[in-house]
Amino acid sequence: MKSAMRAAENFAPAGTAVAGVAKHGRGIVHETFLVTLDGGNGRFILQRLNSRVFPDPAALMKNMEHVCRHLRERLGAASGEIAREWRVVRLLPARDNTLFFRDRQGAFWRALSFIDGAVPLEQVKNSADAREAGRALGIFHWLVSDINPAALRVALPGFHDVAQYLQHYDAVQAMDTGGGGESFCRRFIGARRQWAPVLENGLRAGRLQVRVIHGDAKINNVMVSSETGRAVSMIDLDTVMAGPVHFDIGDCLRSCCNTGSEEEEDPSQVRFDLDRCWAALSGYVEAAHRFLTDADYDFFFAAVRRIPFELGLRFYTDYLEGDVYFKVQHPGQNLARALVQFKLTESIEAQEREIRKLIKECRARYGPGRSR
Ligand code: GN1
Ligand code: MG
Repeated sequence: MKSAMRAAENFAPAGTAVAGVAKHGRGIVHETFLVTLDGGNGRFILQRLNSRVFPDPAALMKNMEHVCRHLRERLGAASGEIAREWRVVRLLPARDNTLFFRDRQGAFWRALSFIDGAVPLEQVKNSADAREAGRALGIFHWLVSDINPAALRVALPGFHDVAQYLQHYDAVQAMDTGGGGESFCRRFIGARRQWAPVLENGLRAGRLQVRVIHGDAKINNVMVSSETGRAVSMIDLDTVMAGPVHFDIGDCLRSCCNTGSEEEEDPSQVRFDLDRCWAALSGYVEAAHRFLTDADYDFFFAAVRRIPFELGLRFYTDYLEGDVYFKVQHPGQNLARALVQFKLTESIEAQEREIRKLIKECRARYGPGRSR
């Protein structure tokens, strides 16, 4: 905490003292703190970046700056509900006017504005929440849809590259001792590895397009108004990248429609809920229909199935490797997380027909060429 305090002081406006620093949020990659300033001078978010995960913090910050600037310009030129309600985080400069503070241990720290009057959507309680999560992603995609994806740097090489995740899994798989949950995971991955690069195949075949995406579009990166529950922002822009919107759609739906939580210890609580799926998908396409193509809809089901599979594979590999990537509170937590994502994938597979029906309905209502 001492190092966080020292870092916080570097981002506090000149002449303003730091009153307190407290751990904040539920991220499992960076360390996040809420900094309160003395004398009612406000608060801000402070983060120590995980440099093992992000080897090039400068690239990540450049991407974030680029996207935030674009969002502000685009909203500034727009009118209506979104322009009024949508909020964009600001990167706060350190004392030396750079966007980083590097401490004596070499760690990178950065500060972000705190979005007042809003909270992260930690849990979807009903279809209205699910709809907001989908709507938030649709708005975000629409707002960044005119950024050239080539303008972004690769901040996280191999992120969402399932072939690379499988290769890494194969390399550490020798550590798999084979019992209980482990043999389930091994069989689960083995049975789906041929199918897994389904979105990459769509890109290669020219059916899907590379666009600017969020990269980590799970529910708790959606900020909702504390008053109205309406989505007002998407935070955590570290992973903004070039890729198919399907990576984000899958992340949104896997986190929205899971009846258990991502940290659920009892896998029997995990089910993919169809009402929430409809709410999130229709919320998404209502905002995103402006740029979606017919081929995009063709790959929606693959997106919904692929992302929980991919995340389960990442959790399981990290468990085998000794928890070197995702933070854990107890041994076995990454195995439990993997089981949740695989159970969710199973539930998605078992309801394929119903999910495809919902996608068809969305497409009929909002898809290309439909009158609204
Ligand atoms: C990580 O740390 P956090 O919660 O922002 C991860 C995502 C996973 C997510 C699962 C850079 O995000 O890909 O979906 O955990 N981020 C990175 O909770 O690996
Ligand atoms: Mg993240």
